Amino acid sequence: MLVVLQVLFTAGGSLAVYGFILFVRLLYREYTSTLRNLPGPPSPSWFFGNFKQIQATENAIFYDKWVGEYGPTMRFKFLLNTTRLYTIDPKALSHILHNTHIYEKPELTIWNMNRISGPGGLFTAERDKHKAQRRIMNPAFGPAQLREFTKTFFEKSDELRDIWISQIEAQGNVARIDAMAWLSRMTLDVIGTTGFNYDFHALKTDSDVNELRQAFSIIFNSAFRITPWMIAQGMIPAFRLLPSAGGAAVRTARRTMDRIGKQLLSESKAFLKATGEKTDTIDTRDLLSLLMRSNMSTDIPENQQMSDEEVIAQVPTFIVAGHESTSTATTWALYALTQHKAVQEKLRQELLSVPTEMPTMEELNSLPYLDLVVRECLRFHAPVPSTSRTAVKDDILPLSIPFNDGNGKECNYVRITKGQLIVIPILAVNLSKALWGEDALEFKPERWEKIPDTVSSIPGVWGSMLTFFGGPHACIGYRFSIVEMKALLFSLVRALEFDLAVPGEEIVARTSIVQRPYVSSHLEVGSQLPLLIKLHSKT
Ligand code: HEM
Ligand SMILES: *[C@@H]1O[C@H](CO)[C@@H](O)[C@H](O)[C@H]1NC(C)=O
Ligand SMILES: *[C@@H]1O[C@H](CO)[C@@H](O)[C@H](O)[C@H]1NC(C)=O
Ligand SMILES: CC(=O)N[C@H]1CO[C@H](CO)[C@@H](O)[C@@H]1O
Repeated sequence: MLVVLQVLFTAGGSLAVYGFILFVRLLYREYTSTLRNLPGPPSPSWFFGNFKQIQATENAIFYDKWVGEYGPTMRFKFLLNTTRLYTIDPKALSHILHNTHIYEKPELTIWNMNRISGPGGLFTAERDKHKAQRRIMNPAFGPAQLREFTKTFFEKSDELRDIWISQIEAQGNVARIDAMAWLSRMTLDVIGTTGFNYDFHALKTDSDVNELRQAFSIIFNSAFRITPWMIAQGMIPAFRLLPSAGGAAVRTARRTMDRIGKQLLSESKAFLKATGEKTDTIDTRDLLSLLMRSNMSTDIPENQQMSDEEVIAQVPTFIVAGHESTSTATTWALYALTQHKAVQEKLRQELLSVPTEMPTMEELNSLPYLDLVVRECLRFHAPVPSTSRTAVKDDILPLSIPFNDGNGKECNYVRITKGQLIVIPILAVNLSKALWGEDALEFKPERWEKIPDTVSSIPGVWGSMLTFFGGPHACIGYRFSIVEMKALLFSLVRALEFDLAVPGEEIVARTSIVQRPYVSSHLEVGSQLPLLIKLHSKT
């Protein structure tokens, strides 16, 4: 008994000492912070900083107000009076995105994602490991493979279209559907089939919810609810030993995913063995097999080859990164088409002019108006509205627009100290008036026919925007989701007409990693996009 008490006492004692040291370090950091001279909003509370204001506002709106007041580079306060740097300055962003050895994903992000995928997934890999994995995995996401996947995109898009048509027939001339839920099922089926030859049967309403899908919804509902406790666990490793909300459910879900991951890996190995002789043909069964084949290529040095554990970790990685992001992107695209009926009609005319029901990837990509609409949707409704980075070394961050240090001195750089957290406001950059012009906040596909020179300085991997990020950590699946979105819009908009089922101003966005639509009078229902759909009369 005494021993137990003693152990508890010393454990509690060391934890308290440890906590105290961290706290003093935190205070010291803040009082010596090199960001003190940056402009920024006042902090209403020592404990919460500006955190509550940020949580209470939808999206990036509050940031934009601040940018108006304090300029493109500023600081604000987070929990426990810690300072965060915020910048939409293109030169600074480019520096951060390309110097991946200085600016890494924050510990909280890595810890949370590893809880889901197990260590070794591409999303949490850094430095040499990341470089090696990208080298092996990039070919799996290349155009040749994507061309093959396009058939699956169309099969699933058509399946969804036919379900909606049958609902129209069942409900009379017009059906009310929740586009968000259906598109989420569709993109899950797509990533299952194309990712690892696994059928979630998510579009099959009559079958039971499959166990991997169930495991995933648990993860999504508990692991991605960012709470102050979780932030504390991310900042202070010792706290992770204590229980967290939903921790048990997440662990159970992880075990299910692990078991299925192992099974998918061995199926993939068997498939590669069976097709091993004909290595000259590109066999695009699925992403997992593709990257395993690429891993076996003789020009990959031995120390860079992927282990079983790493390959298994890509299964949840692809689901997390590729499923909700693409479904929300397409959901917002349908929303935009209901708000801009002329765009919807013009797009439909272009799609109807295509003589086939199932175009190739090249035919799909050569439709000019479809391309403009997809670009504008991804700019205007970037599914991932922001991300962040931590400096792992001291650095000088160059600025294209200087700030005033409060003593009348203009400064064209920010001194960054190790440990500094930086917010990368993807959506705000996409929507900046300084970069896009006065009509930045209007939805206008035609802007892409001639975009201003200023946006060429945005360091994004695709289309002069940060929607898919940029630099070595840019989204590996961006071509994949663009073709998937195009296939979906092709099938759906050709056959159906879309209207919003509620007044336009009732649709609001709420973010937990991805931003989803909600109906403001029914927030408790969760994310949804209620649409009225009817068959397009071809007269
Ligand atoms: C519209 C759809 C999508 C959007 C908006 C999107 C956006 C992003 C963004 C912003 C990042 C960078 C996050 C950061 O580093 O903080 C990212 C990374 C990533 N995305 Fe996507 N993504 C989409 C679709 C996909 C798909 C379909 C896949 C895979 C099948 C995918 C796989 C990944 C992976 C693995 C990473 C990590 C890359 C690395 O760190 O090297 N994404 N994505
Ligand atoms: C918060 O930190 C700043 C330095 O970044 C310091 O000047 C300020 O006094 C601190 N606020 C409180 C309430 O301690
Ligand atoms: C990657 O390739 C190496 C060499 O061929 C092999 O030993 C290793 O098992 C492969 N990894 C996977 C997950 O198949
Ligand atoms: C649709 C949307 O989210 N719009 C917001 C984007 O961000 C700007 C600030 O950059 C806001 O003012 C918009 O309301």
